[in-house]
Amino acid sequence: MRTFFDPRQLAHAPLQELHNGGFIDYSETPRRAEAIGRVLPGLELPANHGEAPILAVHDAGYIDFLRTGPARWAAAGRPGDVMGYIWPIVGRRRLKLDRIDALAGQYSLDASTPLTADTWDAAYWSAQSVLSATHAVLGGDRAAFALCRPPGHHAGADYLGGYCYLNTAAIAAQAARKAGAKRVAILDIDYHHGNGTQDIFWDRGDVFYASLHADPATDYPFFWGHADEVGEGEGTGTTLNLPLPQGATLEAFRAAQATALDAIARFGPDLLVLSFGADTWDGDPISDFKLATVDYATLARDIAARGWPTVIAMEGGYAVDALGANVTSLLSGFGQLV
Ligand code: OKP
Ligand code: ZN
Repeated sequence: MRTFFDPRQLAHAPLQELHNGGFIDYSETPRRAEAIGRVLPGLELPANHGEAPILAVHDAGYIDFLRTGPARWAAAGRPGDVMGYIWPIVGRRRLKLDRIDALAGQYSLDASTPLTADTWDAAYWSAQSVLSATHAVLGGDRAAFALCRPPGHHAGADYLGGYCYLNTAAIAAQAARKAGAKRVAILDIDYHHGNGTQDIFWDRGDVFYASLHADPATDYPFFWGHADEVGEGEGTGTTLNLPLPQGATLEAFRAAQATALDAIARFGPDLLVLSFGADTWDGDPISDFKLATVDYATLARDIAARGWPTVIAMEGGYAVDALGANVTSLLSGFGQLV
């Protein structure tokens, strides 16, 4: 299986995040990508597909904020990384604001996703990695893996959040649509609900979003991922949320995944994007499911058995020392490790 990663993805390295009323070391560290890279000896540099496939998903003003926000923050005399601390309440009229403090609130979902001077470049190359994997699959490969880091599934068309800046799974799905795939499905098996991906395709009938995740009653992102969120308009019925209680083991997770795969089969995609998080692993420091390393091979075999050409985009997973084995296990389930 071809695997893609660019070392420029490592430069993004916020020091701290707001957590439970204090600051802690940032969980989404470059060491995550290094750990995965070590078990993928065939890692390839992505081609540069440019900004157009990013702008096909994301708002131009938001992209400008990602690119210029850190310099504007510094120019306003703010030390440290850009972090929103005031938010327009949902439903208020859209204001055209220029102050960086206002923009940071407008363009962010939470206060635990700092924007640094290196973030844009890292997120840009994370997107290029998933685009290269997408083109490998569109070109006939059965599956390809993008070592996306920073991850993507919490980022919406015009907001960052949950360690995510550019929604790599959405960028892949949209690029596949543009290249001729009529219907694309996204299966998100990260521990957390992919609110950004859901939001981007909420009213679209051509992209199916199915997610298995910890119940938002107990876990981030809290406001999204409930079972009654099914999409709207032309997208009614092409969003499927399967929340699971904390403590879930392979049995419950695999059954829920089968439900998602059956729904995706009824939808009939030309291509699947798999948002893969290894934060469902038993020892993950910020999550509460109980999957074992070998379980990822089982889950991957169940997915591969459906036969859809599959782009795999890395999402979360914060037990750095276990990441290499967990990713290796997942890819082995597709039957053709590097
Ligand atoms: C990203 B991905 C405050 C709690 C916020 C954010 C979790 C983001 C997970 N520190 N935690 O889905 O793995
Ligand atoms: Zn996660």
